[in-house]
Amino acid sequence: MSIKDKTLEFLEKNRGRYISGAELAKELDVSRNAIWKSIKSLQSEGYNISAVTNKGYSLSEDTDILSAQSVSKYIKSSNDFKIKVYKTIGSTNDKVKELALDGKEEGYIVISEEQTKGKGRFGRKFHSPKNTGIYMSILLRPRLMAQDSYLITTSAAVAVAEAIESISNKEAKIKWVNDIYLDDKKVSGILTEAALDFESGLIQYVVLGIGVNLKSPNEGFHEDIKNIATSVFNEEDNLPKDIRSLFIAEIIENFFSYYNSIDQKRFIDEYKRRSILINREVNIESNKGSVKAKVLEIDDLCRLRVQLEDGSIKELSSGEVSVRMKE
Ligand code: BT5
Repeated sequence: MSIKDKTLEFLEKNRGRYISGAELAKELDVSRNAIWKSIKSLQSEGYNISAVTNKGYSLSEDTDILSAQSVSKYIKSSNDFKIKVYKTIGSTNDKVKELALDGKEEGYIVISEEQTKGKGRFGRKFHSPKNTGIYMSILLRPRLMAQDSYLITTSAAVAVAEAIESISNKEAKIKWVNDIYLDDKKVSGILTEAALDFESGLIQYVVLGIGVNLKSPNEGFHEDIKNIATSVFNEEDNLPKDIRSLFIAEIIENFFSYYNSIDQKRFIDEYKRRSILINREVNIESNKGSVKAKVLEIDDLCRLRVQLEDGSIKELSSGEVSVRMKE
């Protein structure tokens, strides 16, 4: 880690508190001049750091810049994450896929303030405007068979729903298989992309992508989604400035607490309990067209059990179909 990164880490952990140049220099084992240079460089990047004679340096409480340090300071578990934050990117999933192909280990996390090519499932688009949402992808190398990959998406859905609920106090529901809803509107989507080793049937790597609308964009949601999308917070909500960092850390901690013992499937009951689709009439869409059905339940393999109009019962796996709710 560079001196600048270490300085930022220290200031982030002590937001709002003055720390003398001497203390910082001692803490980081570098010269006071090196600290001063780091501070200047951080200030030029937009960090609001005040420097007061005889008091030292302080990072203002209202700093709203997302960084690896701003997120890490909220992570309490011992997992060794490697977080990289971009101002803008095509898709965080694509970036993490590159890291995976480069042989990087589990625990790399890419976050961006906006995405210009945010992706959903089946080539759909995920709108990812600047500064209003969370767009992040995690590199995983689970020891799972291909057919168990649904565990990643479903545990992540519970992790995100729980993070939304604990931070906003609003009841978050899950729409099978990968969407989180608040008040019947979509607030978050998850895109899990996996590569398989065909000989062993094991997963080589998984890219877990999570997008959450934290606030509504000033200009409102894009025309395409304005009737179906919502955000976790409203304009009136009084939020801490670094809510994104806090929220990202909460998602990471929740997810890894499930992932670290994924074979125990501790999240399945919660996944079912939060499901928004049970007893609802839906349209099931696949490359064969669209059919009407009523949702009966979600089974222990997270398949959707539905009854078609002709009375027949089917179990649907997430890879093949998408489900559209009726009003
Ligand atoms: C998803 O797909 O919802 C998965 C979204 C995953 C996004 C994350 S962000 C970080 C990472 N990097 C990426 O490039 N992707 C991941 P799906 O269930 O197929 O839903 C897509 C549909 O959701 C679209 O066709 C729209 O109808 C709707 N939609 C698009 N953007 C939205 C938004 N911001 N909020 C709510 N709904 C949206």
